[in-house]
Amino acid sequence: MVEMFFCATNGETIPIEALLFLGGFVALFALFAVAWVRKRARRFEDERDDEQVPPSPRAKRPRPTPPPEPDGVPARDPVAEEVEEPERARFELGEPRSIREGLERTQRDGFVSRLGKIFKGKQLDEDLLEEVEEVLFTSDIGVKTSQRLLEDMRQELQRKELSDPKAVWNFLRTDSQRTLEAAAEKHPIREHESGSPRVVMVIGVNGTGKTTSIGKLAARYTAQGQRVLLAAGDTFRAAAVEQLEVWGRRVRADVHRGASEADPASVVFDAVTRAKKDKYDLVLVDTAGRLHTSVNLMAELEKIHRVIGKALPGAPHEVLLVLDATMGQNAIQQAQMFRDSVAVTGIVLAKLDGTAKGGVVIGISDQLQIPIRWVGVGERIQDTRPFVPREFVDALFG
Ligand SMILES: Nc1nc2c(ncn2[C@@H]2O[C@H](COP(=O)(O)OP(=O)(O)O)[C@@H](O)[C@H]2O)c(=O)[nH]1
Ligand SMILES: [Mg+2]
Repeated sequence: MVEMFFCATNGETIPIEALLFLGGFVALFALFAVAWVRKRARRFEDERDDEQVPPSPRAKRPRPTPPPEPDGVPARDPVAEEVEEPERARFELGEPRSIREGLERTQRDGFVSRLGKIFKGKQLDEDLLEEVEEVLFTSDIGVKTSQRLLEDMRQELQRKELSDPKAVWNFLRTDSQRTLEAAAEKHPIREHESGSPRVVMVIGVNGTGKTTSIGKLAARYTAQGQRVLLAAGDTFRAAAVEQLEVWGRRVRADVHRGASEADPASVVFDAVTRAKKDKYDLVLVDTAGRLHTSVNLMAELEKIHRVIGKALPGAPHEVLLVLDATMGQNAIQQAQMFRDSVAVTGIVLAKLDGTAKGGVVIGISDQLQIPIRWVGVGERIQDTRPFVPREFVDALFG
């Protein structure tokens, strides 16, 4: 057996084991070198792709370690897990639940299902009308709006416009749609100057869904490639700022926070100034929902509204009041309190999916004359929909 190998250069012998070891080492080195070159080539291609697609503001920044999950943020965060992938540059948003799905409980247990049962196989007579009246008065539409609906209905009946139960049903449907559209016409969406950020102030009682709605709205806009800044104006609770920061990371929006115990108006002023300077497209301003008294809260919201205008004349372009649909009629009383202090331009109705009280939408539009702009139809990040009266009425009475 050949154990030795003759080395031609100096005539000495080298053990075959040493040669095998050397060969193995060289092969391993070659493998590593190939892997390194391939990785470099891939990275170069990615960078070239990124230059072609407008980069998300956070795309190349290192992600800080997330703080412990505060209230209101699900423990498992599938979207954040997706975002963790190092090669993913853009934020993608799935399809929201449909308005029909969001209204499932209202359709099953709310006033429309009660109305539907009355209309089945009945004649148009005084009994039927009384039953309709009873359902409307005890529904979440509210007494005032129901009264108006019924008056309109009786007038139509006198004019013999309504000849059968189906016509009454259709009347209720078109009258509801008219009510929703009338509110929207009173507050057309205000444009903002191009080249400066759009500022949206978000207000409402604690727990209604302000921060969640801000996160979901931010997700929609960052997914469109907009640069979004979230202003942490709820400095009353430390957890509120953390919750907003978690949302910022999930949806790739930057968050402007002040020093601890900073005055909320000054934090918001700085945020809007920064947004102007750094050319953000949109600023969403989170605010506190509870202070020592509601007088304090309203005074603070007025002050924040004022300083936003100082930082950027003409802003805020929208003031969105977040209401919790599960509160039914109480949401309307809450809205009246806010509306008297700050010029609310639109409503976000959160948690529509969690209630049978969807009829409140009609009452809110009629009594407050403020349009509903967005509805929360689920817990996922994409589950906020723009409110479209026709679509809503079709789903409700469909
Ligand atoms: N099902 C459902 N839950 C929601 C919706 N919007 C908010 N929530 C939940 O409502 C709770 C309070 O929300 P949060 O944003 O913290 O309220 P805030 O105090 O007004 O900022 C959280 O548990 C949210 O997950 C919605 O549209 N649907
Ligand atoms: Mg909040």
